[in-house]
Amino acid sequence: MLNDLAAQGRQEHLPGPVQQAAQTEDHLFTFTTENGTRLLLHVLSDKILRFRYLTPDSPAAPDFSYAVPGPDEAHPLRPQAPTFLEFKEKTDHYRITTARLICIVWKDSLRTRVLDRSGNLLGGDEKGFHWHHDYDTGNDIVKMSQQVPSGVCYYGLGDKPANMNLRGQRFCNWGSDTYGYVKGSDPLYKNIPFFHVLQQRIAHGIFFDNTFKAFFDFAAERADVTSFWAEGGEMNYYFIYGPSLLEVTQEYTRLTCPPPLPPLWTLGYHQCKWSYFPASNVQAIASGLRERRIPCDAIYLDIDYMDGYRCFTWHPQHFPEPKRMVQELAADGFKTVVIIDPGIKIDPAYPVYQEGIKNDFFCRRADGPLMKGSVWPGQCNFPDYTRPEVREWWAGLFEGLIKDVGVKGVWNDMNEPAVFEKGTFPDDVRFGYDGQPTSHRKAHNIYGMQMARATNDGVARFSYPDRPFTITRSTYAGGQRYSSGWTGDNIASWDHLWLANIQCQRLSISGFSFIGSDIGGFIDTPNGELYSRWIALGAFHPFFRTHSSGDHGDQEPWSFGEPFTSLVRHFIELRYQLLPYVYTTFWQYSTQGTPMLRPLTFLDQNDPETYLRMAEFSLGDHLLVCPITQAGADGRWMYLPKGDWYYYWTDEARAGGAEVWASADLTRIPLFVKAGAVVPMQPVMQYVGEQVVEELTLHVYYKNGTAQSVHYDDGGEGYAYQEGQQTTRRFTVTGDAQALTIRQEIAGAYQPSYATYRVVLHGLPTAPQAVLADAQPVPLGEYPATETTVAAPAAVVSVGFGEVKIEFAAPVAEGLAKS
Ligand code: MIG
Repeated sequence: MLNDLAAQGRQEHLPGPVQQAAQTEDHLFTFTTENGTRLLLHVLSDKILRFRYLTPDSPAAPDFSYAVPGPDEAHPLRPQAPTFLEFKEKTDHYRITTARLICIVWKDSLRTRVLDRSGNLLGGDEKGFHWHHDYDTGNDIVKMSQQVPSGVCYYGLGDKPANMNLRGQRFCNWGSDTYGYVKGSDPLYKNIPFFHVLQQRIAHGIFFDNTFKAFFDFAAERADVTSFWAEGGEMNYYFIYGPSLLEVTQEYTRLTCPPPLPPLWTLGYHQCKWSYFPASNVQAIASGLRERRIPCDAIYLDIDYMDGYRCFTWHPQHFPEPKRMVQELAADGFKTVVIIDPGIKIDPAYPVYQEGIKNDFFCRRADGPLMKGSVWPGQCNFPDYTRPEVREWWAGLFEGLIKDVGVKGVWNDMNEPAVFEKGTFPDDVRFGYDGQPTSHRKAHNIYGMQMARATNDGVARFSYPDRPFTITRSTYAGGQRYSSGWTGDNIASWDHLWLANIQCQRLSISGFSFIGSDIGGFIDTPNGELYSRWIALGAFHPFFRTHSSGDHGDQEPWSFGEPFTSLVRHFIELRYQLLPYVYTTFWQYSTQGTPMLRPLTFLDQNDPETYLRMAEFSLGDHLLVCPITQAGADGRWMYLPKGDWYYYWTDEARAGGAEVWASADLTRIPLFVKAGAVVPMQPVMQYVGEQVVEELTLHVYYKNGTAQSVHYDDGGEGYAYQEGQQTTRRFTVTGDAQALTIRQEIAGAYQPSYATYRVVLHGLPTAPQAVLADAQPVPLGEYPATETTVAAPAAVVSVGFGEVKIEFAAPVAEGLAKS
């Protein structure tokens, strides 16, 4: 008998039949079942439905999210209320219709189904919402299971080091310090419970906004069921309609809010090591870069700059005059970034510790003692970043580093949180959770995000009028608003170069675009070939940094001798030339939620050829990249999406919708430019702002037809861009057999330093005869060949041009022009 009762306590609960349904607020519908389960269905926009389920005996918890800014918080891209909304009761179901979606709620079970307005089934519940009570924690384990029609692909989910399509695999979100992870390791550092579903060429996304340990089973346990569940909290998910994958990411990113623009220098090259010390070594690395003419904007100080690993201190012998060092570095164009970990050393003589204790800012165990754990400084206490007053205190601690010493960015590590004893905090540790006190079970997955938030607030406050820069290892959905990130402790191997490519794409489509890997690998030492291939890939990642552990040898751009030093310089130079394009791509991310890196499937989801390929990706609108991930290769086969493309190095035209051979010795990375593109480039410089840009180069790629491009500029620093000091230049390229025209529309008040554009013409079907800028003839010149690229015709025009027209020598036959 007793056993039967215990078993009853563990039983699985289902909502049962709906008893009552009503529109309870403007865009909110409440369904209550016979056993008291409630579904709050919130129509956020025509494309976004939120499903929030409350179990019968769960008190209506306050509706709070760290991922989605609340009504009182700033959120420039908040979803727009539905333009159409209809609620109808039918015999066996309720039906909610928006301008884009139809949602059905079955009366017999509270199960739901979503269709588009043409009646295509997008998603449907299998068992739907159900739950178990967990005796050990007192929480309900909340579960959702959905049907899997054949052919469905899944993408997204943050930093998972797995094949791009997640189908057939199960994952967990529980941020973990995973030194030396490999393909298939799970979980890693970041917790982004958001994935895409591509079904019959139509995409939607699911964002399960629950911070407890969560699981995602993509048709792994049962081939026809995908389920996700969490060890507490609410079943609370958003259904996000595309119909394109790109739009799904955009909608999700806007919902959770993209970051503001970073300072331009952060998109340059960064040099990092665990650790560069003492100060003379930092200086030597910096001069090593400048002497060899290897561009670099930032240099990092890892944990050894501190005094006994005490945050916000300097090692008295190794860094006796930090301010002077940072100033000298700054005079040479280097921005100094320092690491700050969450562990605060238990040391009664240490002011940060004293303040934390005095104000009771550190996390406590359930029974009252302070949470004590070992990290680099020895025994530590840990700030509770989920309390606003603690975040405020933490932000204030950066005054010394940022304002007094002149540090320009902060690197948050170990914030899963990681401790040496058992990996992370015990589950009983208490957190304020912004007014809803809870345990580590609920706060774990947002600890890193809230630390980065407090850090970034501090950096922003004391950097003003400059923009802040923060980088974090752990984060949660929405953490992109506060920080950039890197993929953690990878290994110097070809497999990890492959993984870095997948992980950065995956994070980008998961709303977190400002991402890069430890180039060359953190653990072990690459050889020159692996390092230069990795640098070539990193040059196309939003965050571009070499980092490695000191136990494994040197990893500076020149550490592998020639020809590698020159190869590495060449790719870093290419990145600096591309900065106007990279910055524009960031602006698209920041203002529209557009992922900076886009996997092949995102470029053409109507082409099933793209579904299982994962190496090819685009950076921004026009550049298609595919890294070489093998030793001894002289190129690779890769898939070009439909359309016309040019090989960047040779200007050879290639038709997409096919596999092509991209010849790529060590001086090249497979890189194609879309026909019709206008790619803005600037001169090579050793760091952002080293030279005033007097002329910008517009690389224009011929297209038989019309294409659009944009170039955004605001000078790359400060906040004036938010008051209109920014300029967008939209280019429309139109080509036919007789001519190529480039029209420009300029909006915005920012006056750039450059007065002219050098327009470089690639892929013209025949020799140009004349160039007219706003109907005035302009001399035709040549853009010279380099060691890796070919010469092309060029003309210099004013940046204010309305139309540039290139007339071809002799009319070419139609057929040729189309090729
Ligand atoms: O326990 O600060 O991922 O980038 O160099 C290792 C030392 C702590 C882990 C980070 C790594 C960093 C290292 N940190």
